[in-house]
This record gives sequence, C-alpha cells and structure tokens, in this order.
Amino acid sequence: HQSMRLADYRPPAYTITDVDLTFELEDHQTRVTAVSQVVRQGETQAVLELDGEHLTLLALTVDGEDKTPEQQTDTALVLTDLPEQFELKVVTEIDPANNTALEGLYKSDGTFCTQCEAQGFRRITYFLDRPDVMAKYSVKVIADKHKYPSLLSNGNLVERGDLDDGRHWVRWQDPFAKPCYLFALVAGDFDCLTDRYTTGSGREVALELYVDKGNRHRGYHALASLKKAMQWDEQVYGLEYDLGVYMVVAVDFFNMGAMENKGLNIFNAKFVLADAESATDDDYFNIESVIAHEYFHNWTGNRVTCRDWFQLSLKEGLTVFRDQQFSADMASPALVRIKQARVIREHQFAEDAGPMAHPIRPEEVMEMNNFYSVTVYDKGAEVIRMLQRLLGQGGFRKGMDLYFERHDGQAVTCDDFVQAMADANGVDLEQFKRWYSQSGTPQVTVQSEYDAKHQQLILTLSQHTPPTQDQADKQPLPIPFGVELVDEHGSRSEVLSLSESEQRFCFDHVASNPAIACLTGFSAPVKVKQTIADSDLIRIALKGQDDFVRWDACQTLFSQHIHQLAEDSSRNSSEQVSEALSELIAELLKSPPEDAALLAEMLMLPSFDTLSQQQDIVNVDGLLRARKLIVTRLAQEFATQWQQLVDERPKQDYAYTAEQANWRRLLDRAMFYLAHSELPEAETQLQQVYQDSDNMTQTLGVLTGCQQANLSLFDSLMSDFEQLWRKDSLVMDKWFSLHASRPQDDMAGQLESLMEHPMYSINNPNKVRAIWGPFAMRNPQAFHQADGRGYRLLTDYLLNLDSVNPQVASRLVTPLLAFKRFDLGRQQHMRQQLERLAEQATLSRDLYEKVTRALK
Ligand code: HT7
Ligand code: ZN
Repeated sequence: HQSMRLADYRPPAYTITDVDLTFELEDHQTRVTAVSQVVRQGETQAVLELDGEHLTLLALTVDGEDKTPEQQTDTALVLTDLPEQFELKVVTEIDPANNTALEGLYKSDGTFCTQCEAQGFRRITYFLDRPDVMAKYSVKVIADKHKYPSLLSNGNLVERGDLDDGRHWVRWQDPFAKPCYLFALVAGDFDCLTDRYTTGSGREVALELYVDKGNRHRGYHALASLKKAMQWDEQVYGLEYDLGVYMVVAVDFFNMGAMENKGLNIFNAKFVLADAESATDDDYFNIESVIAHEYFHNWTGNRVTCRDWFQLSLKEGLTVFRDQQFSADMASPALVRIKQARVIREHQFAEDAGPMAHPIRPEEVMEMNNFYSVTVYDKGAEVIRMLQRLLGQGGFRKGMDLYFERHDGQAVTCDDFVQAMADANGVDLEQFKRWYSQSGTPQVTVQSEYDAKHQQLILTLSQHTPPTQDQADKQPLPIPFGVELVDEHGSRSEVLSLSESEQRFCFDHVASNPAIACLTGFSAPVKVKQTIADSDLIRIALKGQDDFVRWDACQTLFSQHIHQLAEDSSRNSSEQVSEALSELIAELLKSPPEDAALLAEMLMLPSFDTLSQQQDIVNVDGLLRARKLIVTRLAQEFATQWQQLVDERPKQDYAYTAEQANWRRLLDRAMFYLAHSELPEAETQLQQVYQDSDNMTQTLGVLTGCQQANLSLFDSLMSDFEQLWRKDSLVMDKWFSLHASRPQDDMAGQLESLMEHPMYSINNPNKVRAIWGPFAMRNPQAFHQADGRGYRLLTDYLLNLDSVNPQVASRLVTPLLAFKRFDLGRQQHMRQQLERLAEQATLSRDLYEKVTRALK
C-alpha cells in the first residue's frame, strides 16, 4: 500500500468536460457505458491514466475506434498515443449485489444506491477520479419498472420512457459541472413526500423526500428542517439554491451520515426519519443539523469544490462551521457550543495525541477514507470560527462573498479560501495559515498576579504545542483567548490575542482579585493549564456571564475532585466527597440558570473519555471508581431534589420545541441521579416514568439511568422495549446500543447473543456501529478489562468485518490505537491485538494504515 503526498500534487494531464453515462441495472451484472469528451491539458506525449477498481472491462474505443490499453492493472487503465481532444467510450460490468463495502454502486435491501466520495466512482467506470476534473453529466438509467419505480440521478429529469421487456428508463441532466465524487444514482421503490420552496429571488424549487414504504409520516421533520436551512442560508450568507428540484433519499445501508451529491442527497435513514414515539430529541437535533449540513454543501463543496483530497477541510470544516451556526440559531446556543467542545476534547484531542495525528490539511495519506476525521471536520470548523472571531461577523461575510465571487465553479485550495478572507479585509493571515499545516493541541498556561494597591491584574499567557507522531517541531499559533474576570461586583470579558510563545496582558481598574474564567465561548481548540481554587470555580459557575465558562467551571471542579479521589485508592467511601461539589449542586438547584439545558449540562459529570484526556497515563480503574463514588454521593445527598424534578415533569404532549427539549434534558439528568440514589422507591418511580412516556426521549432516559445504575428494572424494561419495537430497525439500534454499553466485566456472551438477534447483520453498518461502537467507545468498564478480553473481542470481530466493510472496520479500530496512553499491562494486551491485525495478509488499506502507524 502506497501513500500520497500533498507536495506531489500535479494538475491532470487530461480533463473531461462532458460525460454521458448509461446504466443497465442488474443485481450482479450491471452494465455501465461511459462516453466522455476528453481534452488534453498537458504535453503532447502525455499518457492518460484512468482510475478503476473491481471492474470488468467489456469495451474501449477512442473516437469510435477500438483501443487497446497500454497497460491494465487492478487499479488503473493506461492509454497512450491520444489526440488532443477525443471521445472516449468505456463499457464496464459491475456487481452491485456483492458490493458489501458500500462504495461505488451497491445494492442493499432491494435498493440500488451510489456512494462516490471520496474515491468510489472508480468502482463504477474507468475515469479520472479526482475532484479537479469537473464535467457536465447526462445520465440514462434503465431498470425493471416494477421493482424500481423511482430512477434518480443528479440535476433535472429530461426524458423518460418504457421498454417492452418490463423495464423503463429515464434521462437526467445536470447543468452544473461537477467532480465525479458528487455523482449519484438511486433506484428503488419508495414513498415520496413532496413540498415546495420559493427562493428569495422567486424561483420555485420542488422538494422530494424518498423514504422506505410506510415511513412517510416520519419524514416531516426532515422536510421542515430542509426549508429552514434553505431560508437561513439566504438570510445569513445570501446563498440561494440553484436547481429546480432538491431530492433527499433515505437508505438503511450507509457508511456514514449522509452525502451531498448535487441535487440528490443520500442519507442514512437515521438522519431523516423521526416521530415522537421512535426518535429522541437528540435524533431530531441531529436530523436538523445533518440535513442543513448537506444542504449547505451545495455552495461550500459543490459550487466551490476541493482541488485535491488534502483540501478536504476546505469544504468540511467550513460546512460544519455553517451547520453549527445554524443549529445555534435554531435551539439553545449554549448547548450547541458545549456539545462541540466535548467533541473536540473527547475525540479530537485524542486524535492529536495518537498515531493518526494530522493537521486539518493532511500532508500524507494512504487511504483517504481515514481522513474524514474529527480533526478535518471539527477542528477544521474551530479554525473557521477563530477566523470569524478575528475578522468579525461583517468581515467574515465579506470574505465569504469574495470567495464565491472568485471561485464559483472551481476546484480550489484552503490557501485560496484564507486569501479571499485576507484580501476582503485587507489583513495579513500568514501566521494564521499555520492552523492548516500544524497538527497537535496547543497548551496555554495561565498565570495571574493581582496588585491590590494599583487595582491591576496581570495575566501571563504562554503557549506550547507538544510534538505529535507526524510532526516534531511546532510553531506558536495565533490564539484568540477569551477571558472573563468575575468578582463579587460582576464580570468583564475580553478576547486576548495570543500569538507569541509568551505574552503579558494588563487589566486596569480591577477592584478586587477576580476569578479568572478562561476560553469564553470555547474561543480556541486548546488545552488550558491554570491553577484555580474551588471557590473561584464555584463563583464562575454561579456568577459568570458566558454560558460556556459556567459549564466549564463545573467540569473543572468535578474533574479536579475525581482525579484526587482516583489517585487515592484508600478512599472508597462516598462520604468523603468534597463539600465543594455539594455546595455547587445545592446552589445550582436553588438558583438555576434560565436555560434548563444548560443546567442539565452543568449537573453532568465529565465523561470517562474527557477525564482520561486529562491524564498522561490513564488510570482506568481509579477513574471509574472515583466517578462512580461521586455520582452515588450526589445522587444520595440530593435524592429529594432529583425525585421532585422527576415528579414535577411537565405532562404536555410531546413536541420538539427548544423549551420542551431543554426541559427533557434536565429530566434525563434527574432520572440518572435518581437511579443511583438507592432510594427504595426509585425503581417504582422510574417505572412510572417509563409507563407514562409518550416519547422516545423520556423512555430512553429511564433506560439509560437504569442501565448506568445497574438496576434490575433495566432487564424487564429492555424486554418490554424489544417486544414493542422488534420490527423497527432504527429503534432496535437504540436497544442494541443500550445492551452493548451496559457497564459490566464480561461482555462476550452478551455480544454474541446480540449478533444472533434476527435484526443484526454484519452487512448493515448501523447495526455494526450500534453494537461495537458503544462497546468499544462508551463502555470503559467492559472494553478496558485489565486482562485484555475486551480488546480481544473487538479484534476478533474486526478480523471478520474488514473483508466485508473496511471503512466501518477502520473507524471501529480507533480505541485500540491509543494504547500508549494506558498502563503497561493494558498496553501489552492492546499491542498484541494490533499485531494480530497487522499479521493479516489480506488486511484492507484502511486498517493497514492505522495499524502500522500505531505500531511504529
Ligand atoms: N461529504 C460526505 C463525506 C463522505 C461520506 C458520506 C457517506 C458515505 C461515505 C462517505 N465518505 C465521505 C459527508 C459529509 O461530510 O457531508
Ligand atoms: Zn460534509
């Protein structure tokens, strides 16, 4: 397996301006005829190297004449002696029904479907499968009319007809030139919901949502979200939709969340279908956000696309930033920001600390699918957010306008984006570009000196980025560092610009020594090192103005106490948990913040993953024990208040409104503590909440509380739940996840029996993720068993999964890669399992890249 390097980028020697594709769809022998108009861009003798994988070549002509390729390999077709401009016809045969990798054209559950990003188009035909080759597509699809009434592709439907053998055909034309990764085709039998949207300039757009038969009633939220996203993009960025139709198809077999193919988005059904009984508030939130994300790609990704895959963050970081802005405008901004900070701290910091560390614009890639990462997506979005903070909202908008004005219809680089921002605002962003090329998590150390006599506060900030596996030397970065000074009189905030290794900032007229809250609004994706007293944290939590730092102060207070307790194994009584935590909870419950969602988050202990990111070598047993002790203590000490919150839950009919959802978040928290309270009546009370629930959020809240507290009620409720939902694939994923994340020592039997369930299939990524994701990523007690049995279970499974679906296998291996951060015993067990994987002769490129980097 070979790596590719950003430094080796060269423009293509030939380009393709127009493509005419014909698909004759059959389960095992789909015939694809591709007629491309090819133009030479390089020198006269340039060879044309077409990408192609898993294809059977049936015919090849150049300007109507048979052509013999100079060379044909498993991955390429090389043609020489070509004219400057010509028509290339390639006929290939593919086997969609045996395509379990779900890349290219595949058939699952009776539906034909494509996934071409990043490099799936080469599994459909021999082609220049790179994003800087942009062509206009005309697509004819021919298939059995009875089995596949809907034949969809990008753009506008221009012609259709029937054949006399029971098949029918349609022709689609997309007026916009696009890279082949945005090509899509779907053939199936769906229910279709339709609606209309009139753009700001008065153009009519037909909206069509295709879902599995019988699921129409679950599509309304997605459709409403789409319209909100269309309107928001017009209002905030002045961007309108550009085709006459916008189609969204929900499918059950899908490798990721969704795909932004031009005019024809394909979605994992999980991010489309929702009703109160079957979907949680989080599902509703995610649907709104993913629908918006894919819609926003129409401008940031499709109209302006990436020159090469190293530039992926150009479209993903920017589009995640845009979907976060949208979500914050739709619901609780504090909650959206807290969720995002958690993603960065739990997952992105971990990626930086491990063998897959890379900058948001990676420099060396073996398997592109491995770089659809939290770094490229989420740190990428944080980088855009810092730009916006630097330029102000108006300046950022000016930069976006110039970016579209310059680059609409082009395939460009991250540097082009930053340049547009710089030029539109007349600023120099050279140092800022380091955020694109430098990997790793900067640590900012904060020291303060208060001079009471002169009423002056001096803050000394210093930054240091530890080396990462991919990069030894690090430079200082420009860091917008938000601070809020909170004293008994009130608070004041400022965003400090830290750009050197060390800087001093002076604040005058500071009447008393304030509590210093750092990183207001999570202003940069950095770690903060600060010595801070419990009393200052409590003051920030209760009196701070910035919602993020209020929440963060609670997290820090909890973390400090959990770490202390974890290090002292002699302390195993919950009685000894500090008074500071009790004081915080008592005050929060007495005078809560207005936003119930914020209160719910403030009451939540940091997760095992967050805590483990704060240690150099993770103390698994200590952290699990200490966290549990503190939960139990808080559950018991405030049992009456938890009970009261549960009893006083509003009883109105379910609606997904910000107010109701925020309240349900608080109810969730109260139920979690109630389940841990050991009150004799807790189980009866929780059972009552389960029984009177009219919505999945509340139901799942009860189940999660019972599961985490290990109540016997959990088993009976889970059986009841299964009886009720055993035919519903998406809901059963929740049931699988609850079983797989149940804290216990031995999971072998449990996992085995889940995989014997009639709903389970190794071919369905949602099922695989529902079981193995929670086990490996949200069940530290089971996964990190000291004798290594958790690691072995995962590896046994990955060895099977890799040959079925390498992309999904490669995502699931992530927790094993961090082995150097664990104690020697666990390290050895994890390493052993990685070595088992490495020994596989047929290991996919996806797993090979990660495993070899980890073992380096
Ligand atoms: N742009 C898409 C990324 C993607 C993907 C989606 C589904 C299946 C496989 C995929 N490979 C890459 C998703 C997005 O960010 O919008
Ligand atoms: Zn995206």
